[in-house]
Parts: sequence; structure tokens; C-alpha cells
Amino acid sequence: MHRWPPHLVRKTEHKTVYSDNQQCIIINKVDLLDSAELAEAEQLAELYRGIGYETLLASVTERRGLETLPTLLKDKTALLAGNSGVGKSELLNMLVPGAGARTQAISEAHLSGMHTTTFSEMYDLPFGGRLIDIPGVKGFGTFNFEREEVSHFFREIFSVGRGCRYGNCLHLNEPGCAVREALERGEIAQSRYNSYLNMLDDEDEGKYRAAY
Ligand SMILES: Nc1nc2c(ncn2[C@@H]2O[C@H](COP(=O)(O)OP(=O)(O)OP(=O)(O)O)[C@@H](O)[C@H]2O)c(=O)[nH]1
Ligand SMILES: [Mg+2]
Ligand SMILES: [Zn+2]
Repeated sequence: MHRWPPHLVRKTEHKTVYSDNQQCIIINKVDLLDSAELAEAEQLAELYRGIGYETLLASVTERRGLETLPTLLKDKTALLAGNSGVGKSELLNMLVPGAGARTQAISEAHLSGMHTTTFSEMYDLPFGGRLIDIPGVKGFGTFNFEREEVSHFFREIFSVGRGCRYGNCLHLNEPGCAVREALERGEIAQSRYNSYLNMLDDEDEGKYRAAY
């Protein structure tokens, strides 16, 4: 079973921050969780809701937790993003009867070393709108941004960070850092701040622009 992939949320968050699009986070396969894991998932959902993301706990195979999706997707063009095997194509097949997108158990997919969906395809939603199924993303990918821009991918850190004394504050130990203050008051989640630090430290993947 997949562990929660906060890095993936960050990844799509990054993309949506830049495109100014709406993002809905779906935590799928809750049918596989025991009660402790479900509680953990619910906490995570609350965290992201608090930041302002529509967040659903769902089971596509059991048709649960997805009741609001048609309203969210109606007359929009949306993209299904997420790791390979999380159930994107399964969700597409649920929303678009007859789409017939291939789905595959993770174990089989991993044996072949391939993503089940190998190219992106757009489908018309029966209630209006379009949905694009894409091959699962692997790992973090290569980005092209400055260290000062990492906070742009964390909605709440970005908005609180406007109150920092220095415009180029990295929210580490700088004086007058509004982010650290908000963290101490519990207004920014420690887990989000840790993710932020991880991403800031993670320089070996060539994510940052080379200095020139
Ligand atoms: N238990 C459970 N299994 C699910 C659920 N949703 C999807 N699956 C299964 O997970 C496996 C992978 O689903 P896919 O829809 O192929 O995954 P994908 O995200 O499209 O994967 P790629 O095309 O490789 O990116 C399939 O065997 C699905 O039947 C769910 O809610 N619960
Ligand atoms: Mg797929
Ligand atoms: Zn700061």
C-alpha cells in the first residue's frame, strides 16, 4: 500500500500555484485502511482543508467519498495527477462510463516496470466538462526555481511569509520571520513546515536553477 505522498501534493501544488488553477486532493483507497490509518488520513485531509484545498477521502472501487466530484468538475477541464497506481484511470472509468481506460493492480504494473496509462488522453464528462487521464508521475521530477521560491508552493507559508521583515526571508532563523511566529502559535502545521524544509534542503535533484 502507498504511504501518503506529501511530496506529490507539493508537486501538484507547485503546478497549480503557477497556473493559478484549482486543485482538489483525493486521498483514494480508504477501503484499504485500518481505523488508525483512517484517522491519520482524516487528519491529513483536515490539514489540507484548513489550507484551503478541497480534500476528499475516497474509495473509487467502493464508490465512496466522491459525491461532490461531478459538481466540482462540471464544465471544467481537469487533469488527474498522481503517482502510478493510485487509481486515476479507475476514477476516470467511474466518471465516464464506457471510457474503458486500462487499469492495473500495482504489483502487475511494477513487474512490467511501466505505468498502466502510457499517454495522456482527454475524455468528455457526461455531465459537462472534460477530464484528462495522464500517466502517473514518478518521483519528484525536475523543477526550475530559486530557493526563495520554495515557499510559493506552500500556500499558507507563502501568504504568512508576506509579513516577514525581509523580502527574501527563507523562514529559517531570520529575525522578524512571520512564518516562524505563526509556526510557534500553531497556525502553520509543523508537518507542512517540515515539508518546506525538506524541499529547501533537497538540492541534489537539480531542482534549482544553476547559479549564473
Ligand atoms: N482497493 C482499492 N483499489 C483501487 C481503488 N481505486 C483503484 N484501485 C485499484 O488500483 C489499481 C491501479 O489503478 P489505476 O486506475 O490503473 O491507477 P493509475 O493511477 O491510473 O495508474 P497509472 O496509469 O500507472 O498512472 C487498479 O488495480 C485499481 O483497480 C480503490 O479505491 N480501492
Ligand atoms: Mg492510469
Ligand atoms: Zn520568514
